[in-house]
Parts: sequence; structure tokens; C-alpha cells
Amino acid sequence: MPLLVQCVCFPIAIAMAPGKVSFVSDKERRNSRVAENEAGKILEGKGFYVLMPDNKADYPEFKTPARSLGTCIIFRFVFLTAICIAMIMCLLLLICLYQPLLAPAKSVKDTARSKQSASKLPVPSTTKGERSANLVDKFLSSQRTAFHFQPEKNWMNDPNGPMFYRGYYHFFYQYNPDAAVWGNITWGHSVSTDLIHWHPLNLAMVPDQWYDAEGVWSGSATVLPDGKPIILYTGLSNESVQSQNMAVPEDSFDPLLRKWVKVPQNPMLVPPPGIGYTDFRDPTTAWLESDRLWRIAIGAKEGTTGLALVYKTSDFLDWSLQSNFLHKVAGTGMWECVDFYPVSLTGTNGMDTSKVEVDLLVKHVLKASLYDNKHDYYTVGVYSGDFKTFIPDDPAKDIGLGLRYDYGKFYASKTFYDPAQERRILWGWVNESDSELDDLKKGWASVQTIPRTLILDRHTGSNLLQWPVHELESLRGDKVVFQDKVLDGGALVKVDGASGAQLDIEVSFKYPDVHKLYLPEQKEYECSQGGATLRGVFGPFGLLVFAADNLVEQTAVYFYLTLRPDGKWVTTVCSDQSRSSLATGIDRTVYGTAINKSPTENFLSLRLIVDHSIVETFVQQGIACITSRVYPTIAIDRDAHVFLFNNGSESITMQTLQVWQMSSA
Ligand code: DQQ
Repeated sequence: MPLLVQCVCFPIAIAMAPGKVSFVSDKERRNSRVAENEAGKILEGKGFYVLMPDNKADYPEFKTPARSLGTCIIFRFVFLTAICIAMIMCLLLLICLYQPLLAPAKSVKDTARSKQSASKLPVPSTTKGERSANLVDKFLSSQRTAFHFQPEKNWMNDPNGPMFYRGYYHFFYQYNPDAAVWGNITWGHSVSTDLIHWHPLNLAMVPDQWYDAEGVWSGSATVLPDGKPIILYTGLSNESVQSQNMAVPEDSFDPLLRKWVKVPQNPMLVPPPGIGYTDFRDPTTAWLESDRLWRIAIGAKEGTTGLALVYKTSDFLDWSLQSNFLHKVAGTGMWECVDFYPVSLTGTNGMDTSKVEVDLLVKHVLKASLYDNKHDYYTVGVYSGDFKTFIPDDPAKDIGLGLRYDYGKFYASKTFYDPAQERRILWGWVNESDSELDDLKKGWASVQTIPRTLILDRHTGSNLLQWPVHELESLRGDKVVFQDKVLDGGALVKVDGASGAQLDIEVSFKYPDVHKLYLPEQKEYECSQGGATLRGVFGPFGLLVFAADNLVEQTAVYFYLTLRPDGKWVTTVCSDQSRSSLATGIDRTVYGTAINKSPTENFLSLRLIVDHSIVETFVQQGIACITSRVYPTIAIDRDAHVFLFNNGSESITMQTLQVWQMSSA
């Protein structure tokens, strides 16, 4: 409307102007010696002003002969009106063309009203691009975990030097401060009072010495009898030689241990003869023996034999290499991040690493992270004080052959003894399963598992039981419970009230009456053969998490029972990521393992810790664990649902299902 008034008034005003008509720009007007009040009436156009002096006498140039005035007015009026009509037409055309851009924001009512017709409008390509960019952002940001340990940004790998010191849990980790990919490795550092809520501190160590110029690699902390901690770590020199080095706190009275000093005696240990200069790394926590010598183990290899070297010292400065290895296993390749600690055969408490005296009630666990297949294997055995070597109880379950901490994505783990709660706690690095490009886009890569309490399974004496630290339960919120539900063959039941991407789930199933059935001879079951959709007799049955309503995305964690030719039933547990995401470029390996279920146990149980892009599964009270990374695109946040399912032909009874919503840490 104002535009129309202007367009009509403008030519009239000009036509009627008795003298000179000036078009003056804003700038000119500001600079003009003719001030507005002097100039009289001003008709405001778009950025222009028509000067119409009242007092024409003062401005001789405005005096126009009366006789020519009539002709002049008509001529000017016709001419200028034509111009203005043309301008109006152009303006109207422009308004039509750019209407969507000029339109004021619509009210909710307007939007609702025009919803149907608006959907028929062609969407400008830029909007489409922005929309898909937003979806990508939403997809990537939905992957960040809410209560797993991860730095604010960039790359993280191995857990390093965990310890409890003066009221704080300290956690260090391999960290690239510059990018979301491995490189420029430093030690990140955070502290916590409950292992769940973490406070980040400055980097503890950076590659600033010739012997660690290419990276401050993994290592461990030892709290000495006087209460002071030290760190032993591997440095990668400017010529890529691996050496072992020591750092001490600048101020050991600082409970946060904010500053670390590398001792002048570094490097302390270099690869001994026979060990390659890049095959010598990751010192363990030191243990003290009755000969008053401290010992550490270091991962290495000779040819394709993986092994753990032992060094001893009385003062952490003078070291000597023990003639025999702690242990070695042919064909296992390089051993990284070796861990060695005692476990009790009778109690549920953890034990200090220095508990190495011969004791029939104590076993030892040796763990090695196998560089060749990126899995963490452990074996239970005894530490021979005489020979200073470790002897596995069952050679068939030696490193690389038998038990793993976790049958999913899990590597370079490390334990520590928590004297505050007399427990041994395990940390493990969980890498991404997506592409490096996605990691760069989201600006971070990797998480750590929820710290797990480790004990020896007293029923078997031959395997560990792992369970999330009890502090995790402080994040439990709303809970739904279901009981005694029979899942017939082919059943699929949505669990109402259990949707979400932050969940703690515990479920138990009645162990089926396998004896009533004769099964034809079965092949050994592999989780990867068809995953959760392969139909069996007893199984697959279990849970779907991160499941879309229409199930186009779903992560299945399930049991599958098979009868071996020797008449023994085998229970296998699997985590099937093959349908977990519609996104491309993701590793969808189906993980799993057979479990050692005691014949007296008449149930099968699972605990799932679900946190945006990670599912940690604890089977049968922790006898086996499977960690997987999943990247749903639809089944995110409140659209991530939980289902019970039974794809076997025989009915299964779900005994109890409890699902807690989890708060963020
Ligand atoms: N990661 C560190 C090494 C270790 C490897 C380097 C295991 O010390 O052997 O970042 O992931």
C-alpha cells in the first residue's frame, strides 16, 4: 500500500513542482547545505527526496514563468505517469517472482492451512540440500554417547594408566589433540569420583622429547608403597624406536596430578637383542615380589611368536631383563597392552597387583591385545614364583586360542586395582565402525567401555565375570517391568515405554526344555550365518534395540541353541548389526560366541547398556561380553524402540524384563 501511494504521489508532486526538481540521494542529502527544514516539504521516495522549497524567493532558480506552467504540468504529468506505471508493473512482476522470499513468517494457523497445497510446491534445490545437510548433522550428532567416556572432540584410543589416587579416579588415554584420526599421540587426562562423571584436565604428556617425539604411547601407573604414583610408558622416538620411559607427578600432593614430569634418565629401556625396535611396547603396572624387586611385563614378538618380556628393578631407574619370558604363544604375533594381575578363587574382591605370593586361593590372569586380529585374549593360570613365569591352567585356552574379554569391538584394554572399593576394574577402547570420513565430519572418534568390575568365576575357576561398575546405576531413571511372557515361534513384541537411545536393560529367559526334542544333527552355529533372521528351533530369540517402528533398522542381541553330535547343547549369543543402519560405509560384522552355561542354570540372561551408538551386552551375569557400535539413521532418540522376538519354531518364556531410561553423565 505505501508503495502505491508513493507511485501515484511521486509524479504528481514532480509535475506540480514549480521550479527545479532535484533527485538527491541519502548521502547527498546528508551532505547538502540545504537542510530539510530550510528546504520545506520533502516528499520521501525510496532513497530519494524531492525538494520543494516553501520560500521560493530565497531560491531564484525555482521561479518559473506562469504562462508555460500549464503546458509543462500536463506534459510532465503524462510523461512521468507513464514511467511510474512501467515501474509499478516491473515491481509487481518482481514481487510475484520472489514472493516466497518476501513473504513474512507464517503463523502456525497459516502453516496448517496451507500445508496441503504447500507440499505440492516445487522445493527449491537449495532447500533440499540444506534439508539433507540437516539430516546428516542430526545423524552424526545422534551418535555421540551420553554416559560413556569420551573426550569433547578428536581421536582417542587405548586406556592408559588408570588409578585411584587421593580420592580421585584418574583416567589417561591415547589422544590426538588435533584431529579425529589417529596421530600425534599424547596422553589425555580426566578425573572422577565415581567412574561415571568425568572432569577433563590438561594433557598429561605430549611428544616433546626426542625419545617420544613421534608419540607418547601406551603405559600404566603404579602407586608405590609410599603412596606416590609413577607412570611407565612407551615413547616412539624421532627415528621410530620404541623405548620405555618414566614420568612422575610434579606435585604428588596435588590429588588431581595435573602436571607430569618425564625423568632425566629416560629412555630407561630400549629393545633388547632379538626384539625389533618397533616390537617393544606398553609396560604393565609394576608388581613387587618377595625379593623386594619390582617387575613389569612388556609386549613384544619374535618372528610370529607373541610374548611378554619381564624387567626387574629395585628403584625404577636401574633395570635388568629377566632371562625367561613371562609367557609366549607361537603364531599370535605382536602382543600389545599386556596386562597381568591376580584374582581370588574364593572371594569377590579384587586384589592388588603385587599379590603374587604362591597362594592356592589366588590365580593369575594374563591378557594380551593381539595386534594381528585386534582382539583382547586372556587366560587364567598360575604365576610361578620360582620360575617367574605364568603357566596357563588350560593350554587349549591360552592367549589367542581361548577366551576373550569381549567378542565385539573392544581392544587395548587395561585393568587397575581400586583400593577404595577393593575391586579390579577393566577399561577397554571401543573404536568406531563407521568411515574415517564420518569421524572427521563428526569431529570425534572412539569411546571407552563403561568401566567393568572383574572377578574370577568361582563356579568354574577358569573364566572371568565382568559387570558394569555399580556406580552406573546412579543414572537409572524411569523403569518399565514385564514378566512371564511366552514368546511363540515367530513372535515379535514391542516393549511399551522402553523407547530411547539411553537404556539399561536386563532380561531373562527360561532355559527351554531342550530334552523334549530330538534335533537332527546340526552344524556348529555361527552368528554370522544369517544373523537374527536365520530361523532355528530354539532361537534366535532375544531383544531388538535401536529398532525403527517398521524395523527397517534394528540391532538384535539373541541366543541360539544347538545340539552337538555328541548330544551336548550349545548356547550361542550374538549381536547382529547387519540391519542396524540404513547408512552406508559401516562395518556390520555380526559378533558372537558360544557361552559356558552351567547345567544348573535354568535361565539365560542378558544385560544391555544402550547409549546412542554403542551397545554393551553382558551375558549370563558377565560370563561373556559383546560390544558393538551402531549408527541408526531413523531409530534414534525416542524413535529407537525395543522389541522382544523369537525367530525359532519353539516357544520361549521371557521371565523378567526391566528397562531403565538412563540420564546423561
Ligand atoms: N596403541 C598405542 C600403542 C599400543 C597400541 C599407540 C594399541 O602403545 O600398542 O597409540 O592400540
